[in-house]
Amino acid sequence: MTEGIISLEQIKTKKDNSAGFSGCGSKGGSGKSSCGSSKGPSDLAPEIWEKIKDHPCYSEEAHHHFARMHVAVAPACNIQCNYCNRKYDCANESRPGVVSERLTPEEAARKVAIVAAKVPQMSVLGIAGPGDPLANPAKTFETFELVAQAAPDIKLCLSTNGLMLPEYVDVIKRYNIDHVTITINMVDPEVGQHIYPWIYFRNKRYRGKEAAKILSDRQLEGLDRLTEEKILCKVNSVMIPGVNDEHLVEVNRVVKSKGAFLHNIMPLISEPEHGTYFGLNGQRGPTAKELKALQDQCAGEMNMMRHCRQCRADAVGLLGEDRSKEFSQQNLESMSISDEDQETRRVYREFVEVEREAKLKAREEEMATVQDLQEAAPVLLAVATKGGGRVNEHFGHAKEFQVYEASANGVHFVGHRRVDLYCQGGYGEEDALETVIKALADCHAVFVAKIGSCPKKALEEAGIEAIDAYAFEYIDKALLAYFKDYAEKLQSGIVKAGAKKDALIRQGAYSA
Ligand code: CLF
Ligand code: SF4
Repeated sequence: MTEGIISLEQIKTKKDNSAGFSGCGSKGGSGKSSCGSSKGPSDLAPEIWEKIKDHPCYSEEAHHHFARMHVAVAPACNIQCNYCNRKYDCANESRPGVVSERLTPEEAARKVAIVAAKVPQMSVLGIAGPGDPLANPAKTFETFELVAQAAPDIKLCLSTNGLMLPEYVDVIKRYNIDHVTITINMVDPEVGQHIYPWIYFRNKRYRGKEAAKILSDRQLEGLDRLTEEKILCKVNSVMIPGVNDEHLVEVNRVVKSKGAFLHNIMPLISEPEHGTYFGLNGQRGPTAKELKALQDQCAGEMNMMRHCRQCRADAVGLLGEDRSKEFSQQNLESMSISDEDQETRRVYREFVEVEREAKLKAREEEMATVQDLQEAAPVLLAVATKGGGRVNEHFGHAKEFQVYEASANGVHFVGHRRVDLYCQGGYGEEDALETVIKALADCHAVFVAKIGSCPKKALEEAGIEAIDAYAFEYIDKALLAYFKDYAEKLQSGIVKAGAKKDALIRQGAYSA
């Protein structure tokens, strides 16, 4: 069994022996996505599946395999959100931390070409700030044009506050930008006035309810126009307890009725040290249970995204990792691109299709074993993974854990929990262990590739079973096997169901 991560060297070897990949006859991608959209090719129009199957944000399943990168070419913004401080990344699409380097379109295009050459998982370029891309239209669209020339197989993605969106729908279509995110936090100016102190629109500054009404009208008009043009639209909403948390149910209803493909409800980030209005005024973010309850309430027919990492505006890599430092302008100077690189990405995509087939088969086999356990309540289970859809990270090396709900109906992604790194230069860090226990307090068990006896004991004392028996196994298969075992023990009275605590959603950057 492999770890599910393929290296550049392995891909190059496999290219010379392509028989290793020829077993997969699927061209449109036959892995069932359990998405932001939980739908796969059998229940999506083929052209939609083709658009999302390697987009790590639009498909939860794809985020195990594919990477995105952002280029920070858009510094200016035309509105003020109370959760944003201009010294930091756009909080709509990033976790706090200044953008390390702002780029010209030419620098950005060169960076994308090099990252795409060095990271075979790379499939999407997004422009998401650090301001608003459509408040910087010349730089944004020039970058997209140069990237389309340099790496035509890379998908183009744009994230905006929506104020200028109606003006640019035709341009977005012309540039083949298939995926657009609009951050919509309200559809009622009464609510909006508490989120947006001002907007700057057509050479005039507006405040209060008037500002919120213009912004909301423009966002919804932009959404209408995008869906008319069949451009896949995701709506991001920041959940701000006591401000728009209850109202987001209405936002969900409206954006769903207007044809948004995906709704991503994210927790407010409001650490005081970020210097935002909300942070300085003690506005808290939601707990894990509050966030999940709202996402569940909005789910219905709508595809919900739950795997968002609130990335930096210059993020590079799989969603749970950040390789932006590796590709600094200084490091890029000594990097070059070979003719083979596009071929390398193609071979990697074939490898993913084979993995998807195998993963799907393993899940179906395991699902058959839990069908009779409908009475058993779902359980939350955490996983340490470094990609590929497998349990393949050591406990001490995990910077985040992925949390899933397992039941007789399958395994569904719930969210990720950032933690401090436990293993610090060969030693276990007790303080870090505390953060892990708080982050996983709602979970029955944590699945890891390996774990030492000390952290294992501490976790178990906190009521979280640490399991390394499924090292390198597919996540779905491993969690279903656990659920089956657990539900049977419950039925026979060997274990008793106990209420779990709420978990803390950790904000801000990793500490290591
Ligand atoms: Fe970037 Fe956004 Fe495109 Fe993804 S991110 S522009 S849709 S390529 Fe993704 Fe990052 Fe969440 Fe955004 S995880 S913050 S949803
Ligand atoms: Fe900040 Fe983005 Fe809001 Fe502009 S749209 S204020 S950059 S969060």
